[in-house]
Parts: sequence; structure tokens; C-alpha cells
Amino acid sequence: MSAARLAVVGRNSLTYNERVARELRERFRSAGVFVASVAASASSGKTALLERTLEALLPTYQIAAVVADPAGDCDARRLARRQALVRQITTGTAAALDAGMVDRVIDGWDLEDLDFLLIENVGTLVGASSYELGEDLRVVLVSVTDTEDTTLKYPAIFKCADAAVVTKMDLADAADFNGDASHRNIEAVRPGIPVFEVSAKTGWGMRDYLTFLETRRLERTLDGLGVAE
Ligand SMILES: Nc1nc2c(ncn2[C@@H]2O[C@H](COP(=O)(O)OP(=O)(O)OP(=O)(O)O)[C@@H](O)[C@H]2O)c(=O)[nH]1
Ligand SMILES: [Mg+2]
Repeated sequence: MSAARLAVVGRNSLTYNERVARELRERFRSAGVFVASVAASASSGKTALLERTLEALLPTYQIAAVVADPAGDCDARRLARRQALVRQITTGTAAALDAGMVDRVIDGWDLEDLDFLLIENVGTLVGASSYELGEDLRVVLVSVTDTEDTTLKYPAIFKCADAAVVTKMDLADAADFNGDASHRNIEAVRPGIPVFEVSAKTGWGMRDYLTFLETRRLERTLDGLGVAE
């Protein structure tokens, strides 16, 4: 295929994704469901963060989760133990989720019944930023076992994120994690982004992150109702 043809295909597929994402966003808004996606490299703690989130919020809210992996349904089975609605997307060789995959996997769900829809993207820092999924909030994770330079090496995913979560804080000392450098690098790439430090294992730091999620959902609801600031 020629370079020109490739460029056209690339542009068309992006336009298609933007259209599907816009339709999804309108459906989510009119149903009143707040949608947050989580992206990060493999094994950085995305599913563990979702498990903790479900554990804390399920007594109060109706929550569904969509998880994506190249193969298998391990993550869906982990989350299903929390009694939430869960579906797995198997992406095969696709680098990341796109809006069409989300659209298909939520088929049949009554969105009006949901307060939150949580989406775990495929474990990669490359490509997960390419496609909007109609979400209200994009959360990017970085683990203390990653290098503090991760943000500088993979800026695209941080530039389009609304919040950053540093995970596995219980391992910070063992991993010789340099929190100042990590925060400095995140701030350099995405100035002003809220940064949360958590341990999904112990629950440390989860309160601030969960309060943030709830607040963003409430703000979105009030915006929809036209309630002035
Ligand atoms: N010590 C510690 N381990 C954690 C924490 N969060 C996750 N882990 C461990 O890190 C490993 C990966 O966690 P997952 O939650 O599966 O990570 P993931 O990002 O969903 O992984 P993929 O979906 O495969 O990309 C597991 O062994 C978890 O038990 C944490 O806060 N502290
Ligand atoms: Mg996972």
C-alpha cells in the first residue's frame, strides 16, 4: 500500500473513531453515567486500582467495568468477584482500545441504571492515547517500579490525561522511587494535572483518589443541569 493511501486510511479511521466516540459520549451523558478510563503500561496496577475502586464505591453506586487485554479474561474474572457488571474485550494484536470496541462491548447494558462505567485500556503506554472512548475522565497510571522518566519517554498519554495516579506506593522505598522527580516530570509534560499517590494493595491514598472521582462525577452532573458555579 502506498504512503499516500496509508495516510488516507489513517485519517479516515481517526475520523470514524472520533464520530463513534462523540456518539458514545452523548449516550453516556444522556444516560447520566460517568465514564473514566484507565491507561498505563502492562502490570502497573490498573486492575488492582479498579478492584479497590469497586470495593469502595459499589455499596453506594451502580458500576460497570470493561477491561481490555490482548488475550484471556483474567482481569474480568478478578473484577467479577466484586459483583459488578464486567465485560472483557480481547484486543488481539490491536495496540489499544478504540471507541467501536467499547460501543460493541456495552451492547445490551442499560446505561441509565449505571452511575459509573470504568474502562481499563490495554497495558501499554504507546497507542492508548490515540483513541477517544467517549469518556469523561482519562486517568493515566505510573508505577513506582517504573522509572521516574516514564513520563518524559511516553509524553503523549500524559498530555491527554485528566489525572495521573502513581501506583504501588507500598513498594516506593524498596524500588528507590524518587517521588520529587516523578512529580516534576509529570508536571513538565502535563502542567497542572492532579496527581494521586496510592497503594491498591494497602488502600493507602485511595481516599483522595476516590473523592476526586466522585467530585468529578458530581461536577459533570451539575454542569448537565446548568447549575452555576
Ligand atoms: N505491592 C503492590 N502490588 C500491586 C499493587 N497494585 C498491583 N500490584 C500487583 O502488581 C501486579 C499487576 O497488577 P495488575 O492490577 O494486574 O496490573 P495491570 O496494570 O492491570 O496489568 P495488565 O492488565 O496485565 O496490564 C499484580 O501482581 C498485583 O498484585 C500495589 O498497590 N502494591
Ligand atoms: Mg489488568
